[in-house]
Amino acid sequence: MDIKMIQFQSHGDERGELVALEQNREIPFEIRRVYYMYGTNPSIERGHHAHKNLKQVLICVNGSCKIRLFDGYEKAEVVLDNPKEGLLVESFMWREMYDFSDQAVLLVLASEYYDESDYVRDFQEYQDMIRAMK
Ligand code: T46
Repeated sequence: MDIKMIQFQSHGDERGELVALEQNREIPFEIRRVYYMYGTNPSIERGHHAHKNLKQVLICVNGSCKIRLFDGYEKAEVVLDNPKEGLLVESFMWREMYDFSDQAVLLVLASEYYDESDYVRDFQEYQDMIRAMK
């Protein structure tokens, strides 16, 4: 599976690091929503769904976590532990987030406003949709 990691420039100096992200530049879409998760219990998994339309870039800005992706045919696993890189998750990708470290903060830049009707939360329904798209 083609994993799309985006490398960000960090403007570091003697004071520390700064990463700036702009829509349609570092982030390959218009950013309509930003959310982040923190205080995540390391023994739980989040996600377990796909989106019909939404595109997102996931950045672990502190600590680390793992992302399991499935495109309907192939699986991949990505470790996010670097605030200078983001994982592009396209629509119709099944995603699961797990193994959150202590103090992990997962920042998400999203292409659309929150819309529950965009979620596919049933795995069988997801697989049926992927097969139908072939
Ligand atoms: C995704 C992965 C990476 C809102 O009210 N607005 C929002 O924008 C979001 C994202 C969530 N919520 C509410 C809905 C639930 O009551 O926050 C609660 C937790 O959301 P959810 O269970 O969907 O969280 P995750 O971590 O399973 O999934 C989230 C995103 O929902 C999803 O789009 O791709 O992170």
